[in-house]
Amino acid sequence: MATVLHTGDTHIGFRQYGLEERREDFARAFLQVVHVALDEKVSAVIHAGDLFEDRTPGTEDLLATMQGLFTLKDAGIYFLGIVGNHEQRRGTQWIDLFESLGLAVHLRPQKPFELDGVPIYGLDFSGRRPITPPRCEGGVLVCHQLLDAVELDGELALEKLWHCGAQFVLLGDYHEHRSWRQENKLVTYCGSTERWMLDEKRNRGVNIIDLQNGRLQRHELVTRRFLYIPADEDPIQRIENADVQGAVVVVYLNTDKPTAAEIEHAGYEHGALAVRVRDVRVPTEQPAEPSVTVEFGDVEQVISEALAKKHFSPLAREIDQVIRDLTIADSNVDAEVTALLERAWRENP
Ligand SMILES: [Mn+2]
Repeated sequence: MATVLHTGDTHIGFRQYGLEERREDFARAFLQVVHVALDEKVSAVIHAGDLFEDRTPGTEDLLATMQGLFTLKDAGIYFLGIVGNHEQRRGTQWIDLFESLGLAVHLRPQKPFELDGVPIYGLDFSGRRPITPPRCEGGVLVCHQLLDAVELDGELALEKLWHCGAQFVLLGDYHEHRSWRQENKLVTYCGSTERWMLDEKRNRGVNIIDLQNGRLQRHELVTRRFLYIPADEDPIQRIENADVQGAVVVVYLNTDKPTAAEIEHAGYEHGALAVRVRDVRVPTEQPAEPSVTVEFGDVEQVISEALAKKHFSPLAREIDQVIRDLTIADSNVDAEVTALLERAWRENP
């Protein structure tokens, strides 16, 4: 029976720190994953969403992605995927385009893809509202959602996954590798393939899963080097003594000396690709001059109050709410607005 490579959160096209080198890193990580799939002789690469950083990847990134997909196809390895929140478009998705070219399969909840007799179901990102997984008897479910086991307000309850019938649930969205087992069922996040945020300190990798015996192996990737310098170390000394050539240097700081500018200077002087300085001090309550009040608390509230002063029709207000409601997935905005308009039309033809 089949062995699959489970990956996701590739974020191809992310020009991190405004650097072309970092954009290339994200595409390169995908091509590395493709080669891992070839080396491990898996039957399929299962992609759990966020292949792209956004819905409009550039041509260089599309080219790299398609080269990877052609390499898989030539090796007889399926590429099975779903849509993540980052790349989700209103209408035809990138994975649909690749599917129409014979390079990929867009996994669906109703009609599973059969891989060596194992049904594989997929559910595209479906917003941040609580969701119920589809029935996936004896198979694999692939989705891109936050579990309540990793975020308190995650929209998908881990408990529900034990009862959806799937033997394996392969997830994307959360960028760290995690896995849970119950009886002979496995739920796992593969993690991102390049560091998308500074917090993603652990080595990046992919899951290699044997669907016969449930064995999960991690395959670590070689990614851009990040050097983390904790607050209790002298950052300048560390930069001078370590090899920072081409690395992203991340400095946590709890003093005023050296300054961020001095640290950056030292880092770039020694060939760092990027230097990020994070002040980890908890801001102390200072009796500030109460001359200017700046509130960052609730931007939504401020917008709502400003809009309330405009003379919009109730319908326009409703449409505005749908568009700004973060619990409604972008791809559903069209449908929800259309429904509102149709209702208004029926009421006042
Ligand atoms: Mn992601």
